[in-house]
Amino acid sequence: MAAVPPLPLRFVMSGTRVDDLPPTRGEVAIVGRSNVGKSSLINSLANRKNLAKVSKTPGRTQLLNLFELPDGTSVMDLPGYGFANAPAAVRAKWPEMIDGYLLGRANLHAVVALVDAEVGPTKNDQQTLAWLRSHELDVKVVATKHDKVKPSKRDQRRRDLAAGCLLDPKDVLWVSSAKNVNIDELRARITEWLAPVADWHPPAPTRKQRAEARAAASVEPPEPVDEYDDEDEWN
Ligand SMILES: Nc1nc2c(ncn2[C@@H]2O[C@H](COP(=O)(O)OP(=O)(O)OP(=O)(O)O)[C@@H](O)[C@H]2O)c(=O)[nH]1
Ligand SMILES: [Mg+2]
Repeated sequence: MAAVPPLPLRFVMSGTRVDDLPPTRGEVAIVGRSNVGKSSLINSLANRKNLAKVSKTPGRTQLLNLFELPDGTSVMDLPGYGFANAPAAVRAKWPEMIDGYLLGRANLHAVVALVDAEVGPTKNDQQTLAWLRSHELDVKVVATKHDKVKPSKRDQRRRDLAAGCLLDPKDVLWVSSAKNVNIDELRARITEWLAPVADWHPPAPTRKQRAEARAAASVEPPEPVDEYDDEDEWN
């Protein structure tokens, strides 16, 4: 596709709780296993080297990192799940932080779930996809590190990876931050997922609130009380 200009992302802040984050007009979050390439992808989208912190050591990103675009929409870089080299005390807080964010963030338009093109999806990836889908999140699967898969193996990998994610191969975008593959396409798609922003309304109930409402609604209703036991009255 034609070149798409870099997304002019600006780092806003790092937080540990969704409530610490300022509201934005619409957000796309990047999730995935530690080391899958989330922060690298944010740098590629922005065409910046060190906007998000990248490292060979899994567990580099340890907080909710918010990046904003000039129109008030935003992209979230999350810590990775799975193996992480972060201190146990930090790691222990991650599920709460990430789940709390994903369920509690207002205006979360889409979740970009990254899967390693060479090895994915792992069991952990599959569990995450199932969890995200069960919470009605709009999940977009993107395969990273396309450059690491030998050209002769790509077709088969494409099919296997998509099947493992319960998707058709055409529904998985393959990218490489290292070799700038499909980064233009992802920029265009993210811009699309962040729209529309013009008719912004106050935050709707969060997924967590909706899940609680569903749980409350699924409680067995009490047996109806038959107040009219004398049928004759109705004849
Ligand atoms: N070959 C190749 N390596 C990549 C690519 N994208 C990222 N990497 C490498 O993968 C490693 C992890 O990248 P990060 O972007 O820090 O991964 P992350 O998902 O943010 O990791 P955490 O912050 O630990 O969750 C780094 O060594 C990157 O250089 C890619 O497209 N191709
Ligand atoms: Mg990272």
